[in-house]
Amino acid sequence: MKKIGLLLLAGALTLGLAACGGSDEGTTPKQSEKAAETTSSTASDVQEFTITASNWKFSADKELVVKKGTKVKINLYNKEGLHSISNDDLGIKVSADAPAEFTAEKTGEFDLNCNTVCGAEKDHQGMKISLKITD
Ligand SMILES: [Cu+2]
Repeated sequence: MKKIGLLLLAGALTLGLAACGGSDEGTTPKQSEKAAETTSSTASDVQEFTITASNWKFSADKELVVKKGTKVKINLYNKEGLHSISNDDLGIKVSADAPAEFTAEKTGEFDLNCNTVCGAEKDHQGMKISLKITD
């Protein structure tokens, strides 16, 4: 009796696997949406933010939300300690004497992390502030 149950189970599993194997398409979403050529933004479109760093957190002078296609400038002010900012997805680095200017081309929420080892690992790695780029 038990054996028959197992056989049935095995059969069901095999069918299940076969069914899964058949539908292979669409499982790899392509990120090939090429950033539509940055066309018509003028200097006045630049949105500027200043992020203030202290031990051990960042705060911004206003909500870090921009629309895709916007030119963004990020300044950093080290109020306490020595910190910098980076995000690899956006390809930006900001330090106190070198603001970052870039065009927001990807949408999503991006963590701007501290890029200067500024204390104990947990403090340093906990330093982040989120930049949101909307469609
Ligand atoms: Cu830091």
